Amino acid sequence: MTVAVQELADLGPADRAAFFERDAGIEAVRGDVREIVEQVREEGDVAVREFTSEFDDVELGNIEITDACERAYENIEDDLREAIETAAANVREFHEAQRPEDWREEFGPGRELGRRFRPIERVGAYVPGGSAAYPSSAIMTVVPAVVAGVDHVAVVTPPADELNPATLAAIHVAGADAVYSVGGAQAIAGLAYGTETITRVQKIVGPGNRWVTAAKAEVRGDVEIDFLAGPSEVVVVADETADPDLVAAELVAQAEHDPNASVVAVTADAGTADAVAAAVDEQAHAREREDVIREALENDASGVLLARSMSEAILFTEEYAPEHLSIVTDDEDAVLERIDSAGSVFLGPNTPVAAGDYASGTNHVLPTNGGARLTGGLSVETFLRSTTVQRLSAEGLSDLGETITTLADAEGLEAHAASVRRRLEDGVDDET
Ligand code: HSO
Ligand code: ZN
Repeated sequence: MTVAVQELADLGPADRAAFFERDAGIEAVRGDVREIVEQVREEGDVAVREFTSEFDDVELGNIEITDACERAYENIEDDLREAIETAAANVREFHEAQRPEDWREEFGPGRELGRRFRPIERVGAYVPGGSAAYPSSAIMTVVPAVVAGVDHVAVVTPPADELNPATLAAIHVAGADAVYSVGGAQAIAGLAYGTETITRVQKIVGPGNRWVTAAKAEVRGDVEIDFLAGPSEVVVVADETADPDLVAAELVAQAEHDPNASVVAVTADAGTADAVAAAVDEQAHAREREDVIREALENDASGVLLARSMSEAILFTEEYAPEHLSIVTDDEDAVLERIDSAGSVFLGPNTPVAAGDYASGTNHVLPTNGGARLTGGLSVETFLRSTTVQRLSAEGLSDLGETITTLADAEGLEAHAASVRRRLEDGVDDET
């Protein structure tokens, strides 16, 4: 297979729509997932063990494996331990910078208003395992929760005969309070409803396969979730100043995640488009995960696209609302200025998406499937709730009196109006 350049202007409505209407592909498993969730909800640990035996082919000993994480941390190679610690430190530092301060201000004479932020008490993070074991995802989900001050951070990660030591060590470094060896829909159900062993949480975050994602959709409502994250996506906006090999490397890198990943390069320069397409093909051939990469490149939402102008490329990107956006142009900030919808943005030739995937400090749990039109990725705020606070002085209340009573009367809520008039008539002590 060779990668062909497609002209944006030539795309028919169906081809265009395929780029913009990606989905997490969870519908096919929704029915099965519902049954798993129900059974775990009713039977607890027994059902967790049964599904683990059925789907993971593992007979679970202890469901809780918190101590194994510390042992793994002590036993891994020094360079791996250092890499995990460096990545976690950078993620911690960036997320600490996000922590909002409580504040209170006077908005008018005697009218003091503010916000305060408190962590959610108990959260759960899904950390993928198996063939796609991601220690980095342990850092990305647990660290922001710890920084937010969450009291109980639980991690679920799929069991295996030999658990991935790097993942366990990363969970330990990130600072999880409890770790359970459970994966799939049964893990999400365990977190959502609790079992004899698993403490019930109030919010579940993290990436997973379609079973996990479908289970998050299923329990949403009984428990908060972050969002439904699907396969990885990247759009690279490039001009003639971009090195085609580097653009191609970005596409190939995210393509290796999943046969359903979506990877796009869009440019208004025909020479760049041709060179990127050729480089993608060549690089894919050299990669270990070539088969996965090829499949991803053939997706309807993947391709090398030639626009008639930079404006057209930018409009396309905005409509795509990619999980990752890489901008490699003469003036990257000018392009960024015109884009509102992207999960995480990478500016310039020295900023590979892999930097954010692992170590620069930003979060890699990001909205896919156009979710960036509505929300951002995981952050400290994901784990906080806000409360508003106010205090009025007698003057502050008096200034508002007419407005409140008029609206209360209009709503026929006379007791509301009375609660204000009573104070105004009594003439509240004006010390405050
Ligand atoms: N690019 C992925 C995150 C990841 N990459 C983990 C490598 N490991 C999020 O879409
Ligand atoms: Zn990645």
